Amino acid sequence: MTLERFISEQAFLHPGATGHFSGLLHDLSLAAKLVWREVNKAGLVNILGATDRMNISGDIVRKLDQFADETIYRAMDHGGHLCVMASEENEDVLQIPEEYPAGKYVLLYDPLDGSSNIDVNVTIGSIFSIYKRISPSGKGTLQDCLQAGYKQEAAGYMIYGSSTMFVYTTAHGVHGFTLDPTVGEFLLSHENIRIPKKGKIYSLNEGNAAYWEPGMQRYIQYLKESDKATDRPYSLRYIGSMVADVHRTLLYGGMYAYPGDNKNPEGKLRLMYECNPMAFIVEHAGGRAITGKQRVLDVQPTSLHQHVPIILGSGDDVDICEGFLLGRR
Ligand code: AFP
Repeated sequence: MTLERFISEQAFLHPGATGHFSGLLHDLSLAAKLVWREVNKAGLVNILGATDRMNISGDIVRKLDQFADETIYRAMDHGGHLCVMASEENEDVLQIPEEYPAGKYVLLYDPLDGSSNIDVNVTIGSIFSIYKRISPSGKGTLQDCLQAGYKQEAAGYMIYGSSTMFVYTTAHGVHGFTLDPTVGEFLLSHENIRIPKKGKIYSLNEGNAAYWEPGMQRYIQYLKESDKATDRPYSLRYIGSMVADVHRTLLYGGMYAYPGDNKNPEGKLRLMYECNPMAFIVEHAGGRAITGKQRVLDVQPTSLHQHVPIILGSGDDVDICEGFLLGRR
């Protein structure tokens, strides 16, 4: 089952479908292949290394980030499916060029997540989030982009690792497709992914432990204690590419977090480009995603590049973490 066929067959389940949503997903899968092709030859061509430009969050923009950013924009700008886009690499919304028709969907994307890992050959990925527009017609607006995560129509990621995968949900199960490079097609390899109810892995940058709030410190200490009944101690795995860490958490269970701390109360990760899409995927796989105070998907965004703390993963693990953060344990 190819991704193309899967998308077409899903469309038949929605009798009123106009084909725009399927078209959008088709275009995204093409963008994924174009980025994959470039990521794969990163060591061969002179595309590695940093440019001298900083993005809005203050990270150095790598050349491959720029390539991925432009490639996704250009793959998506002319299909007539979108009215506006926003990317983690750009301060303002990205308008659809005048010569192309405006559609009814909105795309937000992180073109290359984990890009500080590019030079050392570590798994990276792209993340996307799709909404329906709220403005009536014409050009899309900032307000079309600033919708709460629970309103997403679809979300997904491409992971460029030992194999390349396209994982997405339209709120009807989470499905994973692995790229067969010999035929250039994504093939259904992980149908209806369900996150284990409880895992045995915790994943976060423990180097920040001194800055965490006491609840988080006590929770991680709890995970390291020995207790047969609750299968502790847990193992620590942290790649530092959200896509890779969340992908593992989705398949093996456990918890992944980038909490707030007293240096960065809102954490490091971006609500619109990283947290919302991943929270949508994890919830549709049966897990949970919270900020510590509320469900990530319920956060009302106020700006395109805002940060938010996140704890996501297996329901039982997130429940326990939440108990520590709220002082119940
Ligand atoms: P880069 O894209 O700059 O590498 O950032 C990656 C990221 O946004 C996310 O993918 C990681 O989970 C997180 O940052 C890693 O941050 P730390 O280096 O602070 O652990």
